[in-house]
Amino acid sequence: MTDIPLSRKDKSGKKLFNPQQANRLRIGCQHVDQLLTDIETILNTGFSSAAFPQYRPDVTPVRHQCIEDYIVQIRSRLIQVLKSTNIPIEQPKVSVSKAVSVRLTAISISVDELRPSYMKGYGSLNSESESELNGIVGEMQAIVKQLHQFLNETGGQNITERLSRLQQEDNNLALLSRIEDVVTRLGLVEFRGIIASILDRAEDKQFEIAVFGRVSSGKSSLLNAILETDILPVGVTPVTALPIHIGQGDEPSITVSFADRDPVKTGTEHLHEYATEQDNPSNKKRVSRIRITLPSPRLKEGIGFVDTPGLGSLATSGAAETRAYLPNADLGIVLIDSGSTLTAEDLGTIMALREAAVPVHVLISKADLLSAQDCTRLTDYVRDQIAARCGEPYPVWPVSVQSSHRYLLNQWYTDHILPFSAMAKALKEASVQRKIGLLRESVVSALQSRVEPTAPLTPEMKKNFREVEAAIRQGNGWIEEKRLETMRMSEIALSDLTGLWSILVPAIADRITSTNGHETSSDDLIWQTVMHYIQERIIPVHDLIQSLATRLQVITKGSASALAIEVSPDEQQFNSLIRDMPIFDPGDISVTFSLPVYSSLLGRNHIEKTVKDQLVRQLKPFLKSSLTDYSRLFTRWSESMIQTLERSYEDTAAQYRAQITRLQNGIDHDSDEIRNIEEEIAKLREPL
Ligand SMILES: Nc1nc2c(ncn2[C@@H]2O[C@H](COP(=O)(O)OP(=O)(O)O)[C@@H](O)[C@H]2O)c(=O)[nH]1
Ligand SMILES: [Mg+2]
Repeated sequence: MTDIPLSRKDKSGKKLFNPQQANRLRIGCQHVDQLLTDIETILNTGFSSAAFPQYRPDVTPVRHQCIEDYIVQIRSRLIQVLKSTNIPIEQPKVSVSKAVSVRLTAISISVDELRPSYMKGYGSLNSESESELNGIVGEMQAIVKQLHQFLNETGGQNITERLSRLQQEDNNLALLSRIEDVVTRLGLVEFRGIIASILDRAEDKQFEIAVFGRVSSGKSSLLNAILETDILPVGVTPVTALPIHIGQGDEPSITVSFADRDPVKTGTEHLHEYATEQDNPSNKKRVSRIRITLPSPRLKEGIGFVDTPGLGSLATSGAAETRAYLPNADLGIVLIDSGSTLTAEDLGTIMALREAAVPVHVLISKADLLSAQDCTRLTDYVRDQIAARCGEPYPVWPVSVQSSHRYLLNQWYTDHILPFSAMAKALKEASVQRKIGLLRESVVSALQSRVEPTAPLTPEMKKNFREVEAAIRQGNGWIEEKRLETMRMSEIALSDLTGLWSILVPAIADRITSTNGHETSSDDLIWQTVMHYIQERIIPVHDLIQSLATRLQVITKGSASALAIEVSPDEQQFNSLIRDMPIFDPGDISVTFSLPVYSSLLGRNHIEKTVKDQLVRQLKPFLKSSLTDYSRLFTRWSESMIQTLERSYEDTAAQYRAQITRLQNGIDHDSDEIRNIEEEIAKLREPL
């Protein structure tokens, strides 16, 4: 192409355009370019998958091509203009993914505005139409969210990267990698959710051992000895609320998370600043989590540890956090100081671990302080006591961190921890493998339905598909509804105590009058009533979540059979995801009532009023604070349960929706494509 005869200087050497003019020229060209892009979009309307096409296609392919050629020419002139006048073309500052992400957010807002609460402005809705709207919103939001996540994974690299990292560690994931490859190349995006879930499980390979025991029983010393380090501060009072997690890392470091600001990663020498009562009294620094990484051979074996602050005083939030953590442990160690006896607290910890289905080892610390004979005697005694009081035998071993007795610790570790953790890891791996196997079947059957010739759809089949789609959407609607409902319920359940006073006051008044005013303490009665009151309010939330799980199960099962999907969902797919609720324990309640001797003369009303005043004054501040802690835990629990159910449901629903689309669209491949897909199926089926 010939250059347009514009040069940047005129004959006298002056610039042809002043800066404003140059700018105007650039903006003009930019606008033309933008309009050309619009033309391209309009031209492509025939190929676009838009749900609401704006234009009716009337341009033949040949004319289409000619128009495109002209566009190319116009564009090259534009570039020429800018070049020859030396007007710089600015590099775009906004990345494509950022721009897409902004539009996704806009989509998400628009979808949200379809919720019943907004729609009610256009007229009232019955519950069925509310449900339908919630379903529409939930379904759309779920997909938009997935795309958003996908974008944030830097172009989908994340899954592939995670896979290859894991694969370096063990080669059992070769099949998953093969599946991921097929899914990406053939655009089976509906399987990405499941692959990510399997990866989550595969990455969670660590066998986690939590150490419990009273302050000074030797927990930190024990962990230091096992890990051959001195990082954990010894002989200090730990901050009650904080379990410290220890895992494998390339260099020693600690990551401290806070309730109110971004996490801090720093050297292990700063640990005491966050983890000890002395430097962080009552957790004033609002630390929410501490994670230590160390390059230790023990940790490399895939075993992680948690130094817990103990279940000590049950009313503190620290105990609540520890209790909430309990079910995550793979093994609990309860450490008992050889210099003291078995306490109710130790037994309580053992029972709590048992409730959470966590295996327990009881260790007696500081065995070096006892003679061999005393050591055996104490070990037997503790073993018998625990068996008698918990109704079940637990293994008990003496240990010590002193070099003279280190063999005890080493022996216990090699004989009982290593084989046990190896077995647990094997079980976890087997479950991951099972999931991968199921995924392969699902992907193969999705691919098969792409190539297998299908009979033309009968009106009945079409109706059937519409029903399945509606049912799946209803599942999304329920999730949305239950999410709101559980949030509302948990809030109300734990914030309003008026009901509690109205149960407690007459009961206490009864007791006082029946003992003629002699009975001044009703702590046990209060404790039981409070527990009952809270249970009554949180159990419905649990039931609601459970019923949601059951309903989702019914939908997925029904849809699988309606779509003739052979890989049927696990019977317990959803219900098995529901974890136990965190336990509420108000701790020691102590309220004293003082009524004047003559109060019986003043009648029942007066007694009740006095009791209520004294009860509320003494109990309310205390209950409020332990309930605030608990309600935070409980809300987190219910939110995470709904989220877990939602994720698992979406993983399955996405496949079913895709299957419907495939069946509806029929097959539209040329023979090359079909051969290609058949090859992929064969590859997936090949033994590794
Ligand atoms: N003799 C002896 N002392 C120990 C042993 N383990 C811990 N100690 C001491 O017990 C005290 C409390 O230990 P620490 O690990 O801080 O207990 P934690 O509060 O449970 O973490 C420290 O003074 C330790 O030196 C042991 O095996 N033998
Ligand atoms: Mg300690």
